[in-house]
Amino acid sequence: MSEQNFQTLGEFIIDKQEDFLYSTGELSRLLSAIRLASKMVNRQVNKAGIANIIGKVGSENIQGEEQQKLDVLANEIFIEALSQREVVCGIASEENDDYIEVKTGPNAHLSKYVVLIDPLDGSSNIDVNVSVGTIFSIYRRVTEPGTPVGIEDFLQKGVNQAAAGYVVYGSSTMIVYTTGNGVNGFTLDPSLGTYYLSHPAMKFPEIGKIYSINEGNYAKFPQGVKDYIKYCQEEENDRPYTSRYIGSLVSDFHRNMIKGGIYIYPSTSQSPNGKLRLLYECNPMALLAEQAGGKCTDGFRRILEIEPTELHQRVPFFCGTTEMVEKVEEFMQKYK
Ligand code: AHM
Ligand code: MG
Repeated sequence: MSEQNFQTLGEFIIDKQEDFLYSTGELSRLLSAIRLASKMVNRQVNKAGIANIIGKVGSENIQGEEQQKLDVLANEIFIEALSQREVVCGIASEENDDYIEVKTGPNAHLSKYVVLIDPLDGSSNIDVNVSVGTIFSIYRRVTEPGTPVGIEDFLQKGVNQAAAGYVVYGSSTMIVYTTGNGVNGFTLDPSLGTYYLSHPAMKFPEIGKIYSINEGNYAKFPQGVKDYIKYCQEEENDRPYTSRYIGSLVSDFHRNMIKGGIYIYPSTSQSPNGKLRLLYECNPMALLAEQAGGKCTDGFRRILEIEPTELHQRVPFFCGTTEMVEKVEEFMQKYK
């Protein structure tokens, strides 16, 4: 079959827009802006080695981590693309201390959407040529369109997300997203610069055999997590499971959704809330996971129902094949 027979992401977005009776096309335009920005970031990621843009820029972001040059670039590209097109009224980025009110043109403040974004997740992997990703989360604002956007527009529970997704800049580049009606994946044909629907209706397999966790931190994990790791390693029935950890959330999640598995970033004795951010990383992944038949909790509570209190809040994260997440929850309960 030639590429001409496959549906492009652009066509898919328009088709889906027609499913919503009163759609104004705003969400479609917003997704198109993300699609464009992702191609621009992809170009930068691909040429990182030759363009000598790998390296640390010398500044630190709000979490006190060193930013890589590509983080800064990706952040700028997404913010520019989203604000210049007036498709959102506000943007919060993992790389910025505070949210941005979009005021680029006369229509920006009329938009009903805000975006939260991790422009380049897993950026410590860039200088060793390992996959990185972009994660995005979209909400309808709760304040009146036309008024300045407020912190309450961003501090919403994950269940309120209008859409969420990620881009994985991997051996091929893919965009995977949901608008709350299943998960679909699109692969970029780099020669044409076009995304094609390659993974319709993505679902976690019911049985998973992969566990993904940074076991180097074992000594610092809660006892429930330690017990679960031992359970994964036991020789019984279909165990031991396989351990796979890229250290790039998007890639680890993507593999586990396709093959069946669990990703865990738990609390540790030093970081009681773990490492990952509720708003930029956990909520969008949780919506995708649930839409793909998986499960996502902090070990006890559904991630999507956690009431956020601050933009850069962190939360322990257990995400993947439902049956595996429920098993680790059983272990966690024992030490509650
Ligand atoms: P980042 O947002 O600073 O890139 O950190 C998030 C990344 C995730 O992609 C990944 O799963 C995790 O951090 C890995 O952390 P660790 O190296 O502690 O295992
Ligand atoms: Mg991140």
